[in-house]
Amino acid sequence: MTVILHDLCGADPALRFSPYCWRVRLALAHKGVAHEARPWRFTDKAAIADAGTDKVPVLRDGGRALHESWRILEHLEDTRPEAPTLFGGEGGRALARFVNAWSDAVTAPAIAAMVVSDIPALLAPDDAAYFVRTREARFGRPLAEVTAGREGAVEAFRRDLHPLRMILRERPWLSGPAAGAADYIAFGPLQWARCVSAFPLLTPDDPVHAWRGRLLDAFDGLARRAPARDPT
Ligand SMILES: N[C@@H](CCC(=O)N[C@@H](CS)C(=O)NCC(=O)O)C(=O)O
Repeated sequence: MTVILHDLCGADPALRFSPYCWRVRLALAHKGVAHEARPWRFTDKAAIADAGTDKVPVLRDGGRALHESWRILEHLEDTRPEAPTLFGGEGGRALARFVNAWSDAVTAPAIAAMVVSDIPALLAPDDAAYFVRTREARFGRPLAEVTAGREGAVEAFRRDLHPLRMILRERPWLSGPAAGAADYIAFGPLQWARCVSAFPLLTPDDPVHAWRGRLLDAFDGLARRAPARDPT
């Protein structure tokens, strides 16, 4: 039975930009799971309703339909113990869970506030209208106003990445000697930003930039080959 990932796309089905779907795509590659990454749009709720969610990623695997990127990573680890480990044991799983919370609570919202206004132009018309309506309601103001101060906001964002930078000065991967779940989780929002926006979040001399580059190159350049507005 084919494994299927419902993967958020733009008007161009080749544009895949969800931070949470990128986490899963790299985890699938890490585990060597052959799959179809099926394009999905914001307004295509019917295609994933049976999974009990209105959000992607949704993974169909062996008759199950799973949602929530963290749960999908755990599922991949638990159902494929013979494949390279994503977590490196229970301690690694617990720490990766922390990285997930940090990335969702700190990094992703900061990035959203710098790139959200670049997204509607990349979406199919129905999706663009839905996205603007729901995100303006979330932010409480027009999206252009949300990102207006991004030249200043990016300085604070780079400072706030310092814990990540400190670790990456010591070792190549957050997960230890090899890339793993913590790396893919932290990478997801950065990949989202470079896919949808030409506004550069990282400077080339930053160890975080070099680490992101290693992840872009992983799995034969899976993430680097993807269409992106910021090719750096
Ligand atoms: N906590 C979820 C978040 C999933 C999520 O927010 N997905 C977005 C795409 S990046 C989505 O499908 N949004 C649908 C909508 O806004 O209607 C996860 O980690 O999987």
